[in-house]
Amino acid sequence: MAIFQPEKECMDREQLKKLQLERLQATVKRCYDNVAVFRERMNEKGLTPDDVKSLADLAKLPFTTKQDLRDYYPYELFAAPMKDIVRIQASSGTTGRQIVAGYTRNDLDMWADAMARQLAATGADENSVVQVSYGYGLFTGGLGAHGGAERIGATVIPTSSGNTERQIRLMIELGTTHLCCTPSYAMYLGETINEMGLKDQLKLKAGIFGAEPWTEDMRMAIQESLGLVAHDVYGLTEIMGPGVSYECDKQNGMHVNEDMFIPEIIDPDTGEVLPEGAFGELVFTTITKEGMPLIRYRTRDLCTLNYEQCACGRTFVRMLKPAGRTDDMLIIRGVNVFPSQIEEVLLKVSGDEITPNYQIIVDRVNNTDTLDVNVEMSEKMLSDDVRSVKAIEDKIVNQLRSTLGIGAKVHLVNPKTIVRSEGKAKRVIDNRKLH
Ligand code: DLL
Repeated sequence: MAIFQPEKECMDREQLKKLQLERLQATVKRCYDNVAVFRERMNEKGLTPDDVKSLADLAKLPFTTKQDLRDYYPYELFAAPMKDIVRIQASSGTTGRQIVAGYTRNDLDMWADAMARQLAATGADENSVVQVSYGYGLFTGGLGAHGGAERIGATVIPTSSGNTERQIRLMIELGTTHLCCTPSYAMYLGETINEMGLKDQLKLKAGIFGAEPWTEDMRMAIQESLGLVAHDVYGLTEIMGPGVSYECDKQNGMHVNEDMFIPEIIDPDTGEVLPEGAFGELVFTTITKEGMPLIRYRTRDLCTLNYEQCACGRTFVRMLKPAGRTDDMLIIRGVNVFPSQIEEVLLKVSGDEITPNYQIIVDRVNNTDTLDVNVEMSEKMLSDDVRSVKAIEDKIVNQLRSTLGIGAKVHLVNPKTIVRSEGKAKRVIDNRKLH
């Protein structure tokens, strides 16, 4: 697969570190000079930009959190004058008040490069037809993928999300080769295409799916139903949008665009930087952004960084699939439960009887928390009266009890009864907030 910017993506790591330090120093200075709250925090620690003499000095700098983006909403964290801000994007605000990000022309250019690297890593080039079925608008998915596709000179079809039958018609008539959307929507598109009996008319080669956690099982299901190679892509509004990191054809972790972002893994409780290879909270420092550069931004995503050289030739570190977010944690009857733990149990138990479509419902009845897990059975299971639904439900209940330490009710539901998503899937419904 072609590498879009080999001079950057395959850079000698010593050279890369030099570049990172220069860019870090410039970013810290930019923030210190232009963002009052950052300057105050540096002053409180007795630091000035001149104290950043090596990459190790990054660990001395103050963190930035999502709460800061809320407290200093909308523009106080911007480090460029408004006349230079050419775009605003915003996060969906599922975990609280909406936050915004501002981009200069140069920021949009860097973003297009980042997403172009992703597209090229999936084999896309100027002969490709890229359908962007991420939502366009304040959400970064649509415009982010769009910028990258234009940058590589592909033909872009900006369908945005929704209107599934029209998406499929256009995909066939216009000969889409590369599809960009959430993995949930890719599953839904795949299901619908197969129901319509149109799979053999597709020209799809690869897909770029991200914005939410998805499993290897979902990857297999999507690759099978759409007949393409499915790549993972990661990003967040605060840092840029899609393309902060991107998966190459080895499908084994996402390369962080390290000439633009410095990643760290910290202990989410103490804030201490963890050694290479440790599992913890991912933190990013942007080193090229002008509009809203962020120093040590705590993403709340939990994962591991892999510094081993990748067989694709890129030298950028790989982040492994985020295993969940610190703020996804549910407290059920006093026990901490991550939705990803429930998903892992489902994956372990699943043979060909259940599908990756599930929903977790938490409620409170008579002052006691309840946990229900609905999982769709496969068509095969539905038509197979030998295997007992009850036996599989019991198996999952037992596994959940031994993994989580609490009881749950598991319901195998009929295929296609769990609501499908055109954007990010809503896997957890916590009704306790309603009471
Ligand atoms: O989801 C940006 C994006 C758009 C990424 C399209 C990839 C593709 P936000 O809406 O701000 O931005 O949500 C960011 O989504 O902190 C993660 O928790 C989660 N997330 C994003 N990509 C992945 C992924 C966009 N590949 C939040 N795997 C992040 C797991 C992901 N989680």
